[in-house]
Amino acid sequence: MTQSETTAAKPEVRPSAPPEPANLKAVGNRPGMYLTTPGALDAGDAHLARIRELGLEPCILEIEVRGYTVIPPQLVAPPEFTARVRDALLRVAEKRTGVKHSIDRNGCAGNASYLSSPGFFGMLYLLLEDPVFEEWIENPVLGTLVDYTLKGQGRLSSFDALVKWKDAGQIDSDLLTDALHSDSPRWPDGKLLDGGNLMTNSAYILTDYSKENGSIAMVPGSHRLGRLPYPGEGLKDMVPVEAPAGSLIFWKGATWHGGAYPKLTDGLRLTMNTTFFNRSLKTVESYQRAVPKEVLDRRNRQFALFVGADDMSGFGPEGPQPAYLEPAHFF
Ligand SMILES: O=C(O)CCC(=O)C(=O)O
Ligand SMILES: [Fe+2]
Repeated sequence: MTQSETTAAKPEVRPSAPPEPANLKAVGNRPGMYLTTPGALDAGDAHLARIRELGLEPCILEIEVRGYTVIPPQLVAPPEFTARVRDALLRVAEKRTGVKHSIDRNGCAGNASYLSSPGFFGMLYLLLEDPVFEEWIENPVLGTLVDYTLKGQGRLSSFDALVKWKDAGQIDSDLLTDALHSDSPRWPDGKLLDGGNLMTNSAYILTDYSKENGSIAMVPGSHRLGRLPYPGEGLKDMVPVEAPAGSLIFWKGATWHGGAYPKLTDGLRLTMNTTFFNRSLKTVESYQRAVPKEVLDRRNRQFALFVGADDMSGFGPEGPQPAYLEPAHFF
């Protein structure tokens, strides 16, 4: 159950607005000076309870101090779930490339239309490709970390997979070591919107990550800068994220990272990425109107909120369409 579920599911137990100070004249009482949203301040305790229940306190600490964390497989999902995601991604890889893929063999971009470079291709827009991807959007650990980092305002922005394998062109590529970046929306001068705090990213890894296996690189502490790196900046401070298959790597929008290590071993590196934006931002992929009602009907409230099913903005001349909202999804 999400934090917002806890508050919205039982409106009758929501605390009312905090009492106003007795002497309003002394402290001033101009409109907008006080936080009056009912329930807004109880979010802290509700978040904390959920974080503790899932054993995520060390992860929150790492997110704050280093800008990223690795959640071990046993906290994320059972091994069978990891296997189902892996199988589904291999099915999509075959569909998108026209080539049968297997974890133990090197890949082939074939007809893949997006992000194809030596030893690498990406697969976009996965949410509706298989019910196991829908299930991922209901994952409590993912939901808790997104709610924490985006203050309960997260919306699924993209749902992609990355397929990487050993290739001489990749090993020789300068581009890989130059690939450190932040995923956050930014201003033209390279400063990140709200210091990068309006988005967050996650990688559910389906194969073991090590430097030799071409893992992702992170620059610990870089999230504090709130800007993009200058060319070459961060390269000497980056570290490989080494973790077993089934782990979840979760990072702040501001954190510098990149696919900086070439894959030196045979077989695939397979990764499923879900990024989340503050709900007021335009998302990278567009799920708000794309998720069919029958999908919403079989999914929970966390899923509905993450795909923006409650968001009526962006309507046409017909006006807001509250029919899109089934109360069952929200309470
Ligand atoms: O996994 C990688 O190698 C880098 C991917 C990346 O930059 C991202 O997922 O935002
Ligand atoms: Fe990235």
